[in-house]
Amino acid sequence: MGQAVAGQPGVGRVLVVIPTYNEADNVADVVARVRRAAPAVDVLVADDNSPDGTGVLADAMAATDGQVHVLHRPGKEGLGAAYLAGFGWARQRGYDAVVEMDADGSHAPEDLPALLAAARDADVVIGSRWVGGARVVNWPWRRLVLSRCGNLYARLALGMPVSDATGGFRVYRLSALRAMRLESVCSQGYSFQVELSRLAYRAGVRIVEVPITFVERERGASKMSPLIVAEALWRITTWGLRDRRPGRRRRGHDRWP
Ligand SMILES: Nc1nc2c(ncn2[C@@H]2O[C@H](COP(=O)(O)OP(=O)(O)O)[C@@H](O)[C@H]2O)c(=O)[nH]1
Ligand SMILES: [Mg+2]
Repeated sequence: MGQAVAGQPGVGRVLVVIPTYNEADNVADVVARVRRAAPAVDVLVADDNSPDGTGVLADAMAATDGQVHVLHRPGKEGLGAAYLAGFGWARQRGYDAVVEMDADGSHAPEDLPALLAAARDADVVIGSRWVGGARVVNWPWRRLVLSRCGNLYARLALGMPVSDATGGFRVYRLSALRAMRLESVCSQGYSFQVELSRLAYRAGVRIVEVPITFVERERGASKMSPLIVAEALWRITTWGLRDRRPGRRRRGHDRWP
């Protein structure tokens, strides 16, 4: 072949998937910061037909930068569905790793090089708010309590040695996603992150947590809702009970194209 392998040293071709719903005030800034912080990686904005025109803004960036792409989805289907579609897009195009990152600036693109460096020796890298060296800036106390309690519950119910199972700033090697058998994924909302943590843990892939600085969004509104919290609680409880019954076969439908 004699061709240099493009992309991130030790990781390969990387696609940062940024799910968006009404992030017109944030999307240009976050994409530009990713491109500056990690010039070798490509970006895919996975937009759920945001009424505020986020998808149009993303198209404008894609028109002038060949490393920026947009996946237009027909309507709001939740974070999990947007990520599965983005991961499928990456798989079809031969990427070696995908990154999950929020559009609202909470996940600092400047932390991305540290996550990618850790991915050289790992299959899954979790940018963690709850390990030594991490910082959480400007988060309301309600969100802090929710995150700490949610993570404690997830860790106890699922028996996983993961400090931030709900966090959404991560690197996954495509080989790990294949081993995790994403066809069983059923989460709609943010329980997607816990579900993937669990699948990674159960698949026995190498998981590493790296401290990040998480900053509350300054623009736009959070899409967090009581329904999303309820889904996470319900699903973690169900998985916890299921994991205690050995030998039960997993069933699911194929949502990973
Ligand atoms: N495509 C898509 N993105 C979503 C959806 N819900 C949330 N997001 C995106 O997921 C990321 C995290 O959402 P956010 O509202 O910031 O949640 P919070 O940080 O927990 O308050 C942001 O980039 C949102 O735009 C959805 O239904 N579809
Ligand atoms: Mg946010």
